[in-house]
Amino acid sequence: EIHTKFTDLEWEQRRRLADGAQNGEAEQPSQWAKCGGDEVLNRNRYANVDPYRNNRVRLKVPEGHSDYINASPIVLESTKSQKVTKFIATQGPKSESFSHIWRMIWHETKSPAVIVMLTQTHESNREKCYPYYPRSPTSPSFPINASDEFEDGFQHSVNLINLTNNEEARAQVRELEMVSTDGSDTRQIWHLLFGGWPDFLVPEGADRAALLHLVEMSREKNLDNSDNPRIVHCSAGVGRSGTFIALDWLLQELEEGSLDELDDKVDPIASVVETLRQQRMMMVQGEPQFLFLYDVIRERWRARWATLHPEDAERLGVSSSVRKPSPKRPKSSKD
Ligand code: PTR
Ligand code: PTR
Repeated sequence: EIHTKFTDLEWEQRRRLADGAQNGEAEQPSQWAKCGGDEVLNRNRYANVDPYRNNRVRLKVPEGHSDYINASPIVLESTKSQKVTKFIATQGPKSESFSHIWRMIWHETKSPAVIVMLTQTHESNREKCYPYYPRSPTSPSFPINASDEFEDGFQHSVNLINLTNNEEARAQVRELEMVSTDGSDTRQIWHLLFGGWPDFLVPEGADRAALLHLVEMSREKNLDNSDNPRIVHCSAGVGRSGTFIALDWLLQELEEGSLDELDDKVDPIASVVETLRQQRMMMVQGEPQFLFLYDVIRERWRARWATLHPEDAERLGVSSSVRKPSPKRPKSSKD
């Protein structure tokens, strides 16, 4: 009986995956000599987190400069529709090199682009990410690369058009505009900042539901154009970013019905995490984030199953009406 499988599966692989974090081949420091040595190493926020050399974004820079940025293209394909979804997972920019992320966005994305930021700029008094974007209406613009190391005339500016708080996603939503030096080219960029997720942990309580809204929003703002990579970053660009990307894919699988026909040989969560770690090291960090994916997907799966098969709802412990609660219904009248 298929409908019990997802809930009852003994997820064999999960501890192995929760512990091991690395599958592909990471670029070793000795190899950096070839592509910039210290210059490259200084661009990393953490000494132990690199993109794989065969899967990294290369900055478009003039000859003689390193094209290095700590960013990995991520490509996932849905099982049924074989729709390809693209992301770029990257670290929280550093102050000396924050212009690089803008250069990357300009060259690697189409308008409207979407940036999902899953860290605060500071947590526990330490910088997790340099504030590389115009933060408030009192400082709504700044130039990019006015005098950067590349000196190739890439002097765009980034302007804040609008800043709102989205209650459902618990996110600051910035509409930004990036304009080329001569004003001839303008791009729209959505910057979604979700602050309710400390590193190495998982969003709790209301932040958990909010995160699901954030996933949706990031898709919609990207005009559901999966071919346009969404930029996703946290501090190292692996734990929270990996979890976000896995969640996006899993929710899509769920919606497309791919998880309706699970058998006990396939663990979609273990397999997406493995796929992600072949594209960037340490994606989804540690057991809490890994188990978080199971929790969220299991909950969603139950709700979906209960609407498809109301006769099973009770056994699964899900009310089939659970998806459409009356918003005004007072708590006291709950049955
Ligand atoms: N350092 C890695 C290697 O040894 O293969 C990869 C690498 C080499 C990355 C060169 C970038 C390099 O620069 P470019 O691609 O601009 O030649
Ligand atoms: N040196 C840190 C470590 O390995 O623990 C690097 C690191 C930092 C890794 C943050 C992951 C981190 O979380 P996130 O990718 O969610 O920012």
